[in-house]
Amino acid sequence: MATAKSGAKPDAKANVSADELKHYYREMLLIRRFEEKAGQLYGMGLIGGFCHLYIGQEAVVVGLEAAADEGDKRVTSYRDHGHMLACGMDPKGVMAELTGREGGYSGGKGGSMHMFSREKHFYGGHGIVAAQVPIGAGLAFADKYLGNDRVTFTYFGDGAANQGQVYETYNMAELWDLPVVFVIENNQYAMGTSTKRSTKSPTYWQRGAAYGIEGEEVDGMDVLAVKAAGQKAVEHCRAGKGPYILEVKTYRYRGHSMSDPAKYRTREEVQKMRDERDPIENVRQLLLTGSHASEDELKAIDKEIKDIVNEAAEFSKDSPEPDVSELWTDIYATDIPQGEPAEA
Ligand SMILES: Cc1ncc(C[n+]2csc(CCOP(=O)(O)OP(=O)(O)O)c2C)c(N)n1
Ligand SMILES: [Mg+2]
Repeated sequence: MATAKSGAKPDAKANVSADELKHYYREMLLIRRFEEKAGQLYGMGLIGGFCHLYIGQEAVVVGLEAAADEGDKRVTSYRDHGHMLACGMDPKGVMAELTGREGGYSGGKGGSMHMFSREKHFYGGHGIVAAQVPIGAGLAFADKYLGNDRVTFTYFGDGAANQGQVYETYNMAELWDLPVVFVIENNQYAMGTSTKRSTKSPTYWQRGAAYGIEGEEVDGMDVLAVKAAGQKAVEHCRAGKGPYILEVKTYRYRGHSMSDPAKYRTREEVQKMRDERDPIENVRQLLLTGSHASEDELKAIDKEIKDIVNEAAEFSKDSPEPDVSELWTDIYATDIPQGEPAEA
């Protein structure tokens, strides 16, 4: 068993095409603008309950989606809007769920933390810290049982990484060689608690070593580094070698949720990350300095994204509230998929 600390291959930037870079730019910008709009709608009282924004962390999910194939699965925490958009869920359906409307992914009954898409293999959206980790292993178990080569991306935070059920899951995932990529989104804080205050050994990626799970640390502000590490992890899983851990170093710019007094860090700390490490600005610079795109082309993409987000916001306001009778629907599963085990 070996663990390795590494990032993107040195040639990751050299080999990337203009179209690929533009795709990352567009996808990350969609998440950012969507989240900014969600923040505004929250401020206007159109979104209720908890709402955790993903601003600053966009390169994590966009990089990993670039390493995923059709049919691969994903499951995450309550900070989930970016994951939904990156796997291709409709911004209108996501925003309408935030505003609690009929046109939302859960018919307006789930809200920010409880959305799912069977079509896109997105399994939520979980409000209990680390609860999604064993669920991710269960999804991977199903794929192993059915004998296909699908992989499950199981995302969780640095705070969640200190939860006991993560280690029960590691043990079983490695014991059964489950095809699961454990993605630790280390944004340095769990609510108002920095990793420095909560964690004795902050190299989360190494913690799988006790179970024989390989892992590595990745620069989560660099979408190309994330993609390269994701591809390596996915190859490992598809080759039947069991789980893999990626600790992706990232940063959230906004508060933990919409009600966060932000007294646990300085404005300067946040501003420094925004100025020096911003994942979208990084790709923008790669596009411009490599002459892959002109300022005008990028402006056109910005406009295209703004329009998509505005349409989603309009849809989420126009969609009606669910009927009261809907309180009694979607309680029990009725169509449970069945499958035969793969040949031993
Ligand atoms: C089991 C449990 N304990 C506590 C909470 C309250 N809580 C919600 S989010 C959170 C912090 C989790 O931080 P992290 O895993 O780093 O994820 P991040 O919010 O940074 O994405 C806590 C303690 C909860 N939801 N579930
Ligand atoms: Mg965190």
